[in-house]
Amino acid sequence: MTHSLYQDAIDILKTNDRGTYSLPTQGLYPVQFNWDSAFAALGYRFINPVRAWQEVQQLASSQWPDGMIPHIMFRGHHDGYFPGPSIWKTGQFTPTSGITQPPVLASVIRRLDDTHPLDDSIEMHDMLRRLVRWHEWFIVARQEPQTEAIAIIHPWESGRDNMSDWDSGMARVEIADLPPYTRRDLDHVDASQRPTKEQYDRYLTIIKYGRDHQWRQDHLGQHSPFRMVDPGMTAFLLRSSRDLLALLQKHQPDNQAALSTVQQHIESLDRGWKNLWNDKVNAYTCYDPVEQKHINSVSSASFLSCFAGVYEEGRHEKLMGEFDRISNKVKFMVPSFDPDHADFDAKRYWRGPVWHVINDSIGRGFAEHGETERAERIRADSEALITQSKFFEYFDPITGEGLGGKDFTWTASVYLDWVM
Ligand code: 9WN
Repeated sequence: MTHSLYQDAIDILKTNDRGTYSLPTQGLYPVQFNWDSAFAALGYRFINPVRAWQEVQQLASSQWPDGMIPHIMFRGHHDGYFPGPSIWKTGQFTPTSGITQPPVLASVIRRLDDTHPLDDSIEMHDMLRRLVRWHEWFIVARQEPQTEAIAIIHPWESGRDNMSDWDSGMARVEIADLPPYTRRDLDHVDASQRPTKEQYDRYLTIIKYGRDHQWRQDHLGQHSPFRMVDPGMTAFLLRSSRDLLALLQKHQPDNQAALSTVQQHIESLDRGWKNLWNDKVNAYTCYDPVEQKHINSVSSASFLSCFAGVYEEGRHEKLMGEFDRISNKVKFMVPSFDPDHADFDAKRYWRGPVWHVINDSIGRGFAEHGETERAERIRADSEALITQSKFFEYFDPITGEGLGGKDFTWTASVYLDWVM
């Protein structure tokens, strides 16, 4: 641990603090994001545990009447973010986007509860009720029946926006007649590190479809012009469900209804995760529900099986073989996409760069399952990236160059909470 990096991380969390919620970074993302906010709370524990709880409570308070906790909350001065509330038009009291993001919240709450439990049991009760409703929402609005795994209806839901795995699904989205628009992300980051114009046209077309269908989430789950089954979403929901079950057992051991609901979620998601196994590439991969076939490529999400709490003998060893093949190709693990694949791009967002939030989850999962050396490789590489390039949004896995936004909240949080 280097004292100045510790101090830098604390300073970043303070700079991106807006009182009761955090920004991922100033300029590029002037809004509260769902999974960024959950990770931010882990970092705020190092400054002020009360502030950490405020962060997650503010996030959970944005829950829609149908149970969804949205991907973006537009609070404060959010004018610099595109697309803003006038494009989403979700009609919520606090303006939000109309989709969700990876459900890491229950896992974060469990960790907060372990180290700094809430004094107020009514507040904890309210939090658990919201978490059960959100998880149930995923099962109703996003579980794909053939696989029992979780689908996304917009690449932004996955949190891994421009993955090559979404390309075939995105190609099916017929670009609508959109009014002219100005992207604000390119005011801050070089275009070569961001999604393309054509991808943005499709992102906005999918939003238009949701808007035209009044954001009726069960309809969107079945008919959105973009649908893909995502190992990332499935693994995060499965892990969060296990953590939620533990929280319920601790705080509400008599709440049979909630306990059995969450137990059922775990059982079906466990089957869902296993159904994503793809023999062609020896990994858990995306599945295309329209074409009814797996996508044959390995991404960082493939390695979330241990984090999701699934160990399948035989498959695990093959998956570790893939991990080792990739580790021999890059200097810094874990690239978001397979470096041997023709679509790999070391600098373009989720098509190659390393992201600390994914490293954190893969690394923790590996450590829990006795994959000590591989876990340490990920942790040490995550530290080396920050030592070399500081707290960027993502990093080139070959050169270690920092990319995207700088002074990034979740990179600082993950550093304090896991890397250092
Ligand atoms: C769109 C905030 C978010 C992250 C996502 C990341 C990126 C948004 C954007 O930034 O996505 O959701 O505008 O590019 O892909 O994971 O939550 O940090």
